[in-house]
Amino acid sequence: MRRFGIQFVVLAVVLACLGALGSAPLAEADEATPAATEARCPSPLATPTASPAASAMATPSAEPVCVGVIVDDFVVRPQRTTFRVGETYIFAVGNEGAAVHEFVIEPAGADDAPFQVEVNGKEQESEVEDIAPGETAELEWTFTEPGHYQFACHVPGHYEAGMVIEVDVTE
Ligand SMILES: [Cu+2]
Repeated sequence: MRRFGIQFVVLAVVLACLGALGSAPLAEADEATPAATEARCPSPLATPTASPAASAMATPSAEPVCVGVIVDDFVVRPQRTTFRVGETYIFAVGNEGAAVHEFVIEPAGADDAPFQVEVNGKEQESEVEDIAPGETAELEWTFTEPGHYQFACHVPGHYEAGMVIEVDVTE
């Protein structure tokens, strides 16, 4: 069930990517190779000393905002920890560690309780699992309520080892 959720998130990202491309000639080529999920945001692993995020100054807009997140053994390091309701973010989660990690957006203090929403009639969860060392996975998410949230990894033992960071979402 959770595996299905992840595949669906990946599919949703691919579909969103195709949608963003619009009439671009690459669209057909992407359809022919569904396994190759094209990255929409730069990997945080490629820019370990990234300049201060331009997105930090961004105001709400129609364009998704890229947010790099590094997951490591055993810490979660997002580029920013404050977000806005109604703004769409694409979290580019890069695994800098030696272990497989995951990335879960959930209420502060929760224990593996990702949000579930319906997008175009299909269920989507606020998590991406099985991010292998050296890999970057993307999760698109839009917060709908202000409040305290957290980014966490719930691979057994990782949350307890420190893989959680609180973030704030404001109007
Ligand atoms: Cu982990």
